[in-house]
Amino acid sequence: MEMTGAQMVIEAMKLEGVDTVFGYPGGAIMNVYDEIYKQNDFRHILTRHEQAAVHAADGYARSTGRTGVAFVTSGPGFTNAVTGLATAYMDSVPLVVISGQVPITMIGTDAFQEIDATGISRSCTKHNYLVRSAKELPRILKEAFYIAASGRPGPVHVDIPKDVTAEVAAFEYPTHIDLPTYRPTTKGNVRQIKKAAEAICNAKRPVFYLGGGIINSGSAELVREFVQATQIPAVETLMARGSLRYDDPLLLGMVGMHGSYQANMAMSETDLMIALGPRFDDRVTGKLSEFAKHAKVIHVDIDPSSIGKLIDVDYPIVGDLKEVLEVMIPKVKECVDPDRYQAWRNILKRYNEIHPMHFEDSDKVIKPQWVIKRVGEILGDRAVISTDVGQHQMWTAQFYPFSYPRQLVTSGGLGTMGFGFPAAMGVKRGVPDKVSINFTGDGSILMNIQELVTAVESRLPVVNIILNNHYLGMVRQWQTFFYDKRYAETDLSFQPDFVRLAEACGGVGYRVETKEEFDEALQDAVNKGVVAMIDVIIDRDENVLPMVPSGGTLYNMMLEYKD
Ligand SMILES: Cc1ncc(C[n+]2csc(CCOP(=O)(O)OP(=O)(O)O)c2C)c(N)n1
Repeated sequence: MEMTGAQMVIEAMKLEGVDTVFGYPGGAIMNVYDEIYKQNDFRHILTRHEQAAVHAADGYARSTGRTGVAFVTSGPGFTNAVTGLATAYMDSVPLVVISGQVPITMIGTDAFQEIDATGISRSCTKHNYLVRSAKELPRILKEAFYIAASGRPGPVHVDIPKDVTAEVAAFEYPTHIDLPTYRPTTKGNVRQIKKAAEAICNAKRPVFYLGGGIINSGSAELVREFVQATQIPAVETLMARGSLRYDDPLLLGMVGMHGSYQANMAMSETDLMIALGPRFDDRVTGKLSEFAKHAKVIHVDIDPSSIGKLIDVDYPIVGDLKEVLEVMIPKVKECVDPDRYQAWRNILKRYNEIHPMHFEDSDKVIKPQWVIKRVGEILGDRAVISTDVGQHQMWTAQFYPFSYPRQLVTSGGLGTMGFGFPAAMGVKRGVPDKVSINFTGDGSILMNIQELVTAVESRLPVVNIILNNHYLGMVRQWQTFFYDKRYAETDLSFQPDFVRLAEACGGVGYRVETKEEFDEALQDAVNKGVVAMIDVIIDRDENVLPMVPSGGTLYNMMLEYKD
């Protein structure tokens, strides 16, 4: 069938089963928006900033496992979207982002709203395209969706010049993809898997190092079975929270800079690290030469370039985690004796008794950790939790009782302030039956505060819980610990009235200074199903602990801070 490039974009969305596009129009993408006007197959949600559109698509993708989609215009529309692309790229989130471009005939003339979009997106996408003719559009769109979601997922950017969206050509959506240079290996090498299984059965102090690949590959159930069958303790990265249930006795907690004492000590003293889909981020490893220095390493990952990238690996296994585990678990079951690791489990238990993950609660002032635990008690697995970036993000990772994969939506690799609120809108759209909570800071929330308008207009009831310390808390914490309290530009005492701000946009605001007020505000917001802003005034001086100073070693954690 003949149609315009713009119509092809709409058709492709239909054929890919897209139910939501987040976006913002402008000159170069107007042909596509004109076709959006004429269709009813998907819902378009008009954010109030392109960065938010991409974060919302990202939140949708992380919470559902489906590919998120965003449309933006050329020039500033695209540059505003870049932070969203980079955020998704660092955390391996499948997105297709389509931008308008000036007409092909004008590329290179410094035309109005021209920017070299693919030049910019090259380093922060899994793949990108500049479409040169409507003829190639069906193939490119098909490939874009395939590349985004297959192998190690990631964002794909498609830049479409305005004359291409106007051009008429035959539309035939491919059913088959032929990409000779891109064929992800999904089946692991069976001999390697067998060797790894033997190593597990022969180890004395093994530990599972659970990474974000577990969530992406949908293998949490298998991981739970693996842990249960072997009785080998496990640590989780930030991106893997929810792989195991929070109350699993074998879960040692989060590992890394703000990980638990027992998790970090387990990594330091293990003789066999079973790494399932992590990427050895520096926020996890600390000083690389000291990281898990006594351990042999098994690393399973879909991305071969991730294996051996930062540390030497003894048993590299390239493959889809799910497919690898389906082979590996029965092999381990044949030889494993869970009692073998009893002494090791006892050592770790002792570590936890000496230094459990804890905080000092207070009757005088609200502690941020209390708020997070309280939301966990009230909502538990009824909520999907998004966060912004800072102290509140780390407290959330430490104290929320996560019980299933995709329950935490957070910017790990890029650490993008401003991510939480739009991502939580995407969550609400993707999993409407859950309560969408965004734990945020008084700094972060202002980075995409305009989305209050989108959330109210589009009926996406997100409950923003501001853990308000009137500081850029995480930066201030570093100033306290490492810069002799020279508090440069981290005081946010001057701030808006968040209650009135919420109300000005049609939402509901609550200011909370006691625990009772918090309970009432949360219940009210959830019961009414409104876009809410709960401004919780917390202890200004609370620090995130334990802490491994940047570049330090996991076994040298700061466990307390004394003024
Ligand atoms: C876009 C962006 N700019 C700057 C930073 C650096 N940064 C990391 S945490 C932080 C402070 C965050 O403050 P707030 O949102 O109030 O959270 P808190 O740490 O107080 O919980 C800053 C500025 C960042 N991560 N992202």
